Amino acid sequence: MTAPEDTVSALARRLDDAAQTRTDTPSLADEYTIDIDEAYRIQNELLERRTSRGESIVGIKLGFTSQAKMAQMGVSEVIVGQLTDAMCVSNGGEVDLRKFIHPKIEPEVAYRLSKDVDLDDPNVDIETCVDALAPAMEIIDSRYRDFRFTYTDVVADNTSAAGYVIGRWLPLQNVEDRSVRMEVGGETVVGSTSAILGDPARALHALLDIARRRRIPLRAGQVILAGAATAAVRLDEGVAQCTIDGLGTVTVKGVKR
Ligand code: OOG
Ligand code: MG
Repeated sequence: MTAPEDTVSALARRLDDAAQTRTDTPSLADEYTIDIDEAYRIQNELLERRTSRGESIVGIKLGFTSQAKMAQMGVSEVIVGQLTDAMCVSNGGEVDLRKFIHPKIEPEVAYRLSKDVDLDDPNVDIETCVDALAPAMEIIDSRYRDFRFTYTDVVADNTSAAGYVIGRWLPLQNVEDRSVRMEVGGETVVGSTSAILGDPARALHALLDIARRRRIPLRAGQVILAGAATAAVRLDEGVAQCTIDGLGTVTVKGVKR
């Protein structure tokens, strides 16, 4: 069946409850045929539930902008999710892993919007609306059992967004092909920023395209995560650290308390 309006609300509640109780839930696709418009409506209702609890939307993230992520998760469309202040972890800080179901971490490039983006201006140049970039890591925590989901499932689940940490902001520069190294526990993954659509700046253009179609506001001060450069790694207790050539290092420590 397709999802009528009350089903959209019920599925938003189901995903929100899963996150709040740290209990995974089966893929929605096991029971429903949800189209991509409905999936973004579920995502919006999910965010309304968070903002009604006092969280505010502070950024936007892209997903599946790299082959490594598409191959890892089996989804090949670029997707967009929303970041709230409650998801932000300070660089060098600690994150309580008991807030999550089965967290993973991945290396990202973050951009900072310096101007509101006029989605109705056909000539807007989104690259002139950002003024800084930084190395970053995203903590993802799919609310679906075993991280198994379809394209519409993951959009409904706010693209697995759960946490993020941003390194030192630097002036805007070309980061087309910088080496990326992330160490998590004993595991090291290496890659290049070119894995992100050939150049992370292209993620900004992909975002503008989706934001126009989905009417997602892009506002001054917001953070944009361009998408992971490598596959994600399971996050356990201990330090996770990511270094991007020329941009420096960002770290976070997983704790359980
Ligand atoms: C979905 C989120 C994908 C990225 O950077 O590609 C994503 C997931 O893998 O659970 O954030
Ligand atoms: Mg990501």
